[in-house]
Amino acid sequence: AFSITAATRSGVSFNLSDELKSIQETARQFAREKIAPAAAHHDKTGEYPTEIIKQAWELGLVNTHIPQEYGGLGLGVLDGAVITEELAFGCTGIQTAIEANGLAEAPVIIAGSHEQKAKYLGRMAEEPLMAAYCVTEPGAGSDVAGAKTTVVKQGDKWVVNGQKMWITNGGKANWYFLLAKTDSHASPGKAFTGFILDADTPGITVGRKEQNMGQRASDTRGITFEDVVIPDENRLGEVGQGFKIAMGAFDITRPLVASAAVGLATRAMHEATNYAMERKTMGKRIIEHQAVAFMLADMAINIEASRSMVWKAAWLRDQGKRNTYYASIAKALASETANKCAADAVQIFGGNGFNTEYPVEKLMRDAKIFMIYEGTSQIQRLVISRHIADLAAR
Ligand code: CS8
Ligand code: FAD
Repeated sequence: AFSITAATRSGVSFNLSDELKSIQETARQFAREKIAPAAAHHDKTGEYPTEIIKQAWELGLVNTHIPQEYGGLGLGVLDGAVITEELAFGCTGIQTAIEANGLAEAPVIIAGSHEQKAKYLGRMAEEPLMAAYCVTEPGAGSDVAGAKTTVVKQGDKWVVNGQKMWITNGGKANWYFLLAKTDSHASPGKAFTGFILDADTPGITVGRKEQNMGQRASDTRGITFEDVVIPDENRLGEVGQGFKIAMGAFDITRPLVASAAVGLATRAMHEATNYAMERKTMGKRIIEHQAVAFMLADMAINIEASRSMVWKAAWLRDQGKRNTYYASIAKALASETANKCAADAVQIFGGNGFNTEYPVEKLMRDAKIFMIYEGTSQIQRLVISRHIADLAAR
């Protein structure tokens, strides 16, 4: 008989090395001393945090999973999750700009040749450059298989035409990972091919910076490709493997996005707790009203559960195990936790929570995107429920 418990059970062991604890401390200090104080400015102006990213890069907090042979630290997904959570505590707009590099690099790490890795990952380790992951289109976000950008082989080159949308670091990237259709009749798993594309290639037009509700430090743009020529040496993996490469990247990055949501939720709890310890009503500090204290307790419950799930999804990947199901659970749980914690933090601040002089309204605006990008909460549930159905059918 089908047993969901037996089918999904797996042992987990987290052992943060002394080296990781030291990087975590560096990230924590950087987030609190450099990112958090600048967050309101970048939120208000939308100015890209170039200088902060450069400093983070110098400390080794950017591109953490580039293998050592290409000049990086070669850290794992769990290591990345620990660092990302700390950076996100400071500002998830700035952290997203940093993490979008990791998303663009993931397909290269998964499927790139030695030459491609040496050229494109090596460059990121040598200089504080940005990169971007171009998959979503104006007409296709959740439905990646519905993407219409096409690439056609002409001799030993490829020619791309189409449009991408909502590309993080779109206006700042030195190179892009691009997913384009090579066979419009094939099933999704065979219809697409992945490429690395230099951002200065003729025929690329980058759109205006989008004005978003939150994470306003991050640079999000549409990009148009008109007869853009890509040499065959920039093709990632085999022709037709692009969809799986693009999906495979999410197995690495969904736990990281989820860890950023945990960082935001933790910040919300931190701010709300400090406020509740100070603010007095009816003769007591509001933390002494059980209605307020229990909101903080619920934050702690959801944050601890989310972090455990993020670490499990990350750890499984580091063990070389397929983690798609757990990555989706972590992403859905942590992003919804971030939204609940941020909304309750605003509640605990009362009228002040609604005001831009206090930090929590920004957290609430920043939190929403976690339920949308890297796959909406509905898409995570689609992945999770398909997995359950597959198990049941066995
Ligand atoms: O389309 C899929 C999906 O995941 N949609 C959501 C899209 C999404 O998450 N977009 C995010 C864009 S990036 C972003 O938002 C960045 S945010 C800013 C930066 C933040 C900092 C990091 C879907 C709906 C889940 C699936 O689509 P379907 O069309 O139903 O395809 P399937 O039948 O499931 O799969 C087709 C083939 O692909 C194989 N597959 C699926 N998943 C994987 C993984 N690894 C490897 N291969 C995979 N995870 C699947 O097995 C199928 O193979 P076949 O051989 O054809 O059977
Ligand atoms: P749609 O797919 O149109 O979905 C609309 C609604 O319908 C959602 O609620 C969705 O959950 C629901 N829905 C859709 N299909 C189903 C279904 N089958 N079952 C149930 N519900 C469904 N993309 C990149 O490629 N690279 C990036 O760097 C990047 N960065 C981003 C940054 C920001 C700030 C934003 C806003 C987006 C970014 N994206 C990026 C795109 C992001 O991944 C998509 O917006 C997201 O996947 C949703 O796609 P969509 O916007 O087309 O919504």
